[in-house]
Amino acid sequence: MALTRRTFCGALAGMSVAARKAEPMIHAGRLRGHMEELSVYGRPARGSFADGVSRVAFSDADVAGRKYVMGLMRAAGLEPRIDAAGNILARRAGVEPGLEPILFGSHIDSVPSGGNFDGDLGSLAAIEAIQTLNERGITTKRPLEIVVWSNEEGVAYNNGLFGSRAAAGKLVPGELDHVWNGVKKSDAVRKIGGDPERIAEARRGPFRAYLELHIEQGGNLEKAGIPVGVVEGIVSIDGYEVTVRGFANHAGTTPMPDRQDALVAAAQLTLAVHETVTREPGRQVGTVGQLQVTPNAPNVVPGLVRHTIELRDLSSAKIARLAETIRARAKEIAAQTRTEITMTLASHHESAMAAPEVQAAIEASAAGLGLRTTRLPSGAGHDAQAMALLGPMGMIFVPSVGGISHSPRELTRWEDCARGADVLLATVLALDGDRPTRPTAGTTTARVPR
Ligand code: HGY
Ligand code: MN
Ligand code: MN
Repeated sequence: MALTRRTFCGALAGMSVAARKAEPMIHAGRLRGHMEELSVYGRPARGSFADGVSRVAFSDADVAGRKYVMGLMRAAGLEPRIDAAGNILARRAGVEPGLEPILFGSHIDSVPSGGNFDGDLGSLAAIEAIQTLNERGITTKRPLEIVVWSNEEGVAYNNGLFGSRAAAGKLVPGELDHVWNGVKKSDAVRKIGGDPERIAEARRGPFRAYLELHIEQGGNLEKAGIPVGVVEGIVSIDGYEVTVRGFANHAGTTPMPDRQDALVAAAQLTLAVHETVTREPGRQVGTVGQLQVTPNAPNVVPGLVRHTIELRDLSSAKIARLAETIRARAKEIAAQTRTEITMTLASHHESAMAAPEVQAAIEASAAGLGLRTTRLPSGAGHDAQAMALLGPMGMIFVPSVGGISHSPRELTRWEDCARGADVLLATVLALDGDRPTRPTAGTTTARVPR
C-alpha cells in the first residue's frame, strides 16, 4: 500500500498530538528533534523530511551526518572515536570498568532515496539513552558502549555490514581493493576517518550483549497492533553479480533472429529468479535490484548487461539451493539467446539467531513499561547478525507504517520511536545485571512524564 505524500504528512503531523499510551522515560521531543536534524544530511534539494534521504555510505552526506552524530555524542558527555573500519564508537564508564560492556547502536548510512528511520532510530536512541542516564544521575555497573556502524547498507561496493563485519573479523580477502564508482574501498574508508592499513584493529573484544533498536521495515507489528517486536533471528543474505555478454549492434539493421541481445537474456533471467523463488512455499525472497545496460543507447542492441541477484531466507542452505536452480536456468537462457552469462557470489551474510536471555530481557523491559511484544524474524539484514558471531545479540523492532522501508515514505510514528527507545534503555539497565547504582537523591528510573 503506497503511502501518498498527503497521508505521509498527515501522519507526521498527527503524531505529535497523538495521546501517548505510555509516557517515555527518554526525552521524546529531543529524540524527534535529532531525527529531524539528521535527516537534513542527504535530503534532496528543496526537499523536506517527507522526501527522505540519500546518505549512501562514504558519500559527502554520510560524512556530514557522521559529524553531526559525533557532535551529539559529545553533547552527551562522550568522546567518540572512529575505528580503523570507520565505525564511530563511544564509551560511558561503569562502576566496574573491568566488566564486559553492553554494546548498542545501529547505522546512519542509507540506500539511495531511502527513509529517515532505518538505522537512524537505533543510532540516535542509543545517544538519547546515554543522555537520559546522565540527566538521571545513573551510573551503570558495566561500561556502556554505543556504536554507529559504517556502510551497513552495502549499496557502496555491493557488500553490506562492512563496519560490523570488520569488528567481527569477517571481511572478505581483498575486499578493501574493490573499486566502486571509481573509488577504491580503502580510500573510501579513509574518507570517513578509518585506517585500512590497520583494519585488523577494528576487531572488537567481547561484550555482555549487543542490542539494536530498529524499525521493522515490514508490516507485521502494525497489522498486529503491537508496539514492540522481539527479533527471533535475522535472515541469511546472498548477493550475486551477474554479467550477460551479447553483441552490441545496430538496432535498425540487425534482423531479430541475428541478435545476441544481452538485455533480453537478462530480462529472462530476472523472471527466472522470480519464478524460482516463488515456486515453493516459505518466506524466501529474491530480488534483481540493480541493472546496468551497455551501451545503453536507444538505437543499439544491448551488448552487455551487469545486474545483481539477492536471495534471502533464514536458511542459508535453501538460498544456496535456489541459486543453483537459477544458475541452471541462466545456462539455458544463455544458449537460447546466444549470450554468455556469469553469476558470481559477491557477498554472503550468515543468518543469526537472537540470544534467548536478551530476548527475555527485552520482553521483561517492555512489559515493565506496559508495552505488548511479539516475536518475529527479520527479513532485513542488520549489523546485529555480525555481532551475533561475537556474543549474545538482541534486536528491538518498532512498527513501520504500511510496512514501507528503503523509501522516502518510510515512517515510524514518533510515539513508537520513543517507546522503542524506552525499551532499549530499560533493557540496557536490565542487562547491566542489577538495578542502576548510585541514583542521586531525588532521581528515579521510573517514567517521568516530560
Ligand atoms: O538490506 C537490508 O536488509 C538492510 O536494510 N541493510
Ligand atoms: Mn538498517
Ligand atoms: Mn536498510
